[in-house]
Amino acid sequence: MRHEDAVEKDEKQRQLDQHRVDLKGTRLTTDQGVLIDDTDNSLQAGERGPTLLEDFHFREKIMRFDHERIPERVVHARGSGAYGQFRVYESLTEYTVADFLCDPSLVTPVFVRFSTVAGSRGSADTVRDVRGFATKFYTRQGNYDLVGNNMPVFPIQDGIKFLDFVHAVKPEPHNEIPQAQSAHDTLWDFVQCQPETLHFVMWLMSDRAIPRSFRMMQGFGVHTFRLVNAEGRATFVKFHWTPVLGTHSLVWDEVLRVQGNDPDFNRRDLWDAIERGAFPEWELGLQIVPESDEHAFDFDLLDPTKIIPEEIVPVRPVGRMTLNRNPENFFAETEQVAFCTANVVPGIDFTNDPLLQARNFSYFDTQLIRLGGPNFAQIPVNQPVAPVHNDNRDGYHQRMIHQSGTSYSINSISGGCPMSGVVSGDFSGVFQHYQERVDGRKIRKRSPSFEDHYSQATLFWNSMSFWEKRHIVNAFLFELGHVERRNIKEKVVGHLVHIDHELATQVALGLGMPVPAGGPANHGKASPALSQANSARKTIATRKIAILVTDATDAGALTPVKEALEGQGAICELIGPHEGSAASLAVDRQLTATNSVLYDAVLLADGGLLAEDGPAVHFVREAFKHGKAIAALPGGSALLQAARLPGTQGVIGPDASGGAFVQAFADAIKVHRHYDRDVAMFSA
Ligand code: HDE
Repeated sequence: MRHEDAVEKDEKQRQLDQHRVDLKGTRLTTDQGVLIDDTDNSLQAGERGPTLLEDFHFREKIMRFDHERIPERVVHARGSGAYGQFRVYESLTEYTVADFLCDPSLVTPVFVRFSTVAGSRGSADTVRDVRGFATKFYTRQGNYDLVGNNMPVFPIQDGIKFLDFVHAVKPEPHNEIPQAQSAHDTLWDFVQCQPETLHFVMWLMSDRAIPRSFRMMQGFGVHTFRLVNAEGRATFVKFHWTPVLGTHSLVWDEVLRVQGNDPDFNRRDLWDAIERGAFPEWELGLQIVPESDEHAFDFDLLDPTKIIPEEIVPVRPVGRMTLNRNPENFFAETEQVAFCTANVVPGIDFTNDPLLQARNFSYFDTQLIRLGGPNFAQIPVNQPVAPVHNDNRDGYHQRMIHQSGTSYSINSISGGCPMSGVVSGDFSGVFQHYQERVDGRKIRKRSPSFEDHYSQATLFWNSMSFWEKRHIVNAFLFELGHVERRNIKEKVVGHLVHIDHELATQVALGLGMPVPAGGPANHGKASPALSQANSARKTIATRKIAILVTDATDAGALTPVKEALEGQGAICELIGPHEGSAASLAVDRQLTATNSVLYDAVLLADGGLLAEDGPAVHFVREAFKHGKAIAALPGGSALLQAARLPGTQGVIGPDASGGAFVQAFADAIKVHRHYDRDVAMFSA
């Protein structure tokens, strides 16, 4: 039984059920429903003769194959989705009329798609990139799409620059190299020409760009939006998703190896967690700013390259989202899902952020080419659970059979239907645009309040722990190390001087450039909420532990430890010298068919045999290099010694036993990664 069968179906599931096609026990037909006797041999004039044009089954099959592809998304092509549910903790009627935010008894179905941005559909999951975090709420008042990212800022301030940015980060036009990488000349040329990118670039060079799991990523709406209440009063709002498992990343060296070992690392992780019933969860949080405070900050709320530091406006947790169901068909659901920032419901409205305004046009437009016509909202995954009644008609792939003899408004023939949503002057449940006062000349000019490109980049740098700073410097060195033009690197370092002199110095030294002359003084402000060093949660739930075993493993010593770890929600996989069983234990993977980078921690239980085994020693040393918790039962002590680890942080030897051993190991895993191990080991 799949896990979702255990829970009561929500409205969206019941709607999707009507579109399910179950082939069990069926017989083969054409698309026209004609039964077919043979789909393996085309119709020929004689056994060795030419194929006949009248073979309609052959022609239909080939035609359908030729047309299987639709254009991949121009950005965010690589993605993975899941269904789930959202529930608000307490009513937010003070701020909004959106009923999914006002009624704590209401369970709102959702579909979420996570993605990378630059790579094509078949690219690896674990590249250095922003991750998309797009949520479609199927509310009773219509679909609301919160199309966010795992970073709270964007590289550009005005949507008219999006084409330029995307062309710069995508593979270069002459040779289509590199795939899904920002480490090349055109991206860094764009950065040096466009200093508004710099705050975003700091995030991109940080560990946020290489998440351990979609389940361990924050999400941000990025723009400032508006909530509007029943009195028509608006409040500015920023949306945050906070993962219940904490925000965690891979380490760069690990990323490079994961790509070869499992290009579907993040996709598989999400899928497996849901299949296992370990449903990923996020809290929705709001930063709420009264309209009267619009100009109270030293940045512009409409500027999407800025955050509101949480220390200035706290994030208020308002609800929880649980992803509990995998799609049944990747193409039908995850590929065809169509998000649009303009999909809002009563009580949620836009601001004049020029990036948001551009997006409201773009997403709508992109679906026309991607999904082949204007009826994409009728595709099951996109269909609202709220009823749809209007005079929109026809177009490619129309599936509705409208009964009315009219398709215009105002009419008298159909009794005026569909009529206005306002009944007897009652506007409840009706979308009303917020009546913002607008007054201005038509100009192509950026507001001076958008001019500061460095202060928040500095804030981000100042907020990082020592190991996060080290990772950022190394990321700059990797990226700029792949840039061929020296002048581009020099210009980038020139910008870094304005962020922080120490950062610029370290990057310059690594690139063999003179240490730059002192720039402006660092303002010294920090926002601790930005550091992932502060995000570890006290759990080992869903952490993957590799247990190295052999035929000499003491199963009696291992089993209670394994059961205790699984009891805390960890996932243990036994890795042995061969498939089948070892020491009466079932081996999940053969050692050479897996790699330490696919696990969060390692338990050595091999009985001494692996101490002579090169791949096993490499497995342990590599896990150490990547900061992972390592523990050895008495049988694993020889392997632990053979690994000659250059440090002891997060390494649990066989001296402890029983509950103390399990607890020490679990505590080491909860830390996520022991970044304070020998600095030299992290130099790549
Ligand atoms: Fe997007 N973006 N975007 N974007 N974006 C698309 O829409 C675009 C921006 C984001 O899983 C496209 O359906 C413009 C910010 C996500 O299906 C396209 C601008 C943020 C996804 C598009 C932006 C995002 C997209 C491509 C600047 C974070 C994946 C396919 C004005 C807040 C959604 C599609 C999914 C996808 C345009 C800026 C996030 C071309 C023009 C800012 C998560 O319409």
